[in-house]
Amino acid sequence: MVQEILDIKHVNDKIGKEEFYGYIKKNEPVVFTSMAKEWPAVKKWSADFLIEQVGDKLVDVDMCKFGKFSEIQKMKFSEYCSKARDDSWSEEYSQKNRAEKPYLRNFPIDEYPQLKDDVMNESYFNQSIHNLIIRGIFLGSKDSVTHLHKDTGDNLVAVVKGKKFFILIPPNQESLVSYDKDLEIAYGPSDKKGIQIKDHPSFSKVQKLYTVIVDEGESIFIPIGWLHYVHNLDFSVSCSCWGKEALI
Ligand SMILES: O=C(O)CCC(=O)C(=O)O
Repeated sequence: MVQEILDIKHVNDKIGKEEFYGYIKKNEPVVFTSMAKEWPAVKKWSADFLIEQVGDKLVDVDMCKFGKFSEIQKMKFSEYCSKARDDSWSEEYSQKNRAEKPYLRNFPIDEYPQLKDDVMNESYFNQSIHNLIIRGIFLGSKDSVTHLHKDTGDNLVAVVKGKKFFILIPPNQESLVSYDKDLEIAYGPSDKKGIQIKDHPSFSKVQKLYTVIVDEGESIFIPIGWLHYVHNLDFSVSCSCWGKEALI
């Protein structure tokens, strides 16, 4: 079997809500290269700025241990953030266990009014269709990973700092995926010695998949039901915005 690894369409023009819904209807992933470039978050959200805003709040950090169930550790936000932005922290963990790459997922931005309006992916959703919008901030150390999964809503992920690598798999390929195998072996594009997608036990049977690096100021639309795997190439900060149709 020949595996097709495809690029994701890039749209460079600024788009509005209506055009965004055109892409949702097509049910195909897209990268919007200029969507977030002017957002205050891209300009302001350095690690130091976030530490100033959030301080010592205790947060749940996923230690991303491969081959085992993930371990959640309580940590001060300030401590996590100052270690995560420093790649040597990843190195320190790497020596103990190659695959321990701490990750703070789903940090609740809505609890911080001074940060809420700095990201704007929410505004692309039409509230009369996607009447439940949920947001979460993801702060990842270099080489941290979110395992293969699918969302229950349409997702617009904006990268505010750093670079993120995505593998996307269309819903019609789902039966060919081996879930959980990516918990045992990391696929890391920055690791030249790392395993290739075609040899990775999670992805090797998939006939058609998409890969892309999403850079600072860019956003990726992940349609509902598409599987995705995410690898942070640097210390990165992103905001996921899930638009769901709430059942009334
Ligand atoms: O950025 C990430 O690590 C995960 C994002 C994601 O998978 C999601 O928003 O569903």
